[in-house]
Amino acid sequence: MAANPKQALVGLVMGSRSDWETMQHAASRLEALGVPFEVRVVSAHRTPDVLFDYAAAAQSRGLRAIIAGAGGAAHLPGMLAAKTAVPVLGVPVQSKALNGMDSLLSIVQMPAGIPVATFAIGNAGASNAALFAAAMLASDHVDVAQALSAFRQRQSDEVAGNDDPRVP
Ligand code: RP5
Repeated sequence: MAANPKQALVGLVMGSRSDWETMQHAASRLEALGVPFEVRVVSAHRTPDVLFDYAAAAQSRGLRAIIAGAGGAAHLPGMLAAKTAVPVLGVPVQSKALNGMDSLLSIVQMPAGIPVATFAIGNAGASNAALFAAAMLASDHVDVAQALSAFRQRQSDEVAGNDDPRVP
C-alpha cells in the first residue's frame, strides 16, 4: 500500500450530480476492492476552471488513475486527459435523448495524441472502469491484487455453481 493508506489513488469524477446513479457502481467496486479513492463533481462546461485545477494537481496529489463519467456532449474525460498525464478512464453515462450513444462517441473518438480509455455505456462501464483501475494498481499494491483475484474467483464460482439455467 501507499505510505499513507488514506491517500486517494483514484479520482472518481463526474460532470453532474445526476451522474452519481451510474458512477456509484464504480465507487462501490473500488470500495469493495479496498482502493482508496475520492469523489468529485467536476463539470467541463459549468466549472471549467475547477476541471483545469483538478487535472493540473492530479499527479502531484498522488492520483494514479482518474475515472471520469459524463453524459451527452461529454467533454470531461478528454479535457482532463489533455491537462494531466494521469491515465483517464472514461465512462459514457446513458443520456436521455440518445441513450448514451452521444456520450460514448464524445469520449471514445479522441483524436490521436491524447488517449482516453473508454468503457461501456452506463453501469457496466462504471463497474469495469473501477476493475480496470484496480488492475492498473495491482502490480504495486498487493492487497488490491489479492482483492481483485478473490473477486474474479467468486464471480467464476457463482457461474460454475449455478450453470443450469432452468434452476432458479
Ligand atoms: C453532463 O450533462 C453530465 O455529465 C450529465 O451526464 C449531463 C446532464 O447533466 P445535468 O443536466 O443532469 O446536470 O455534463
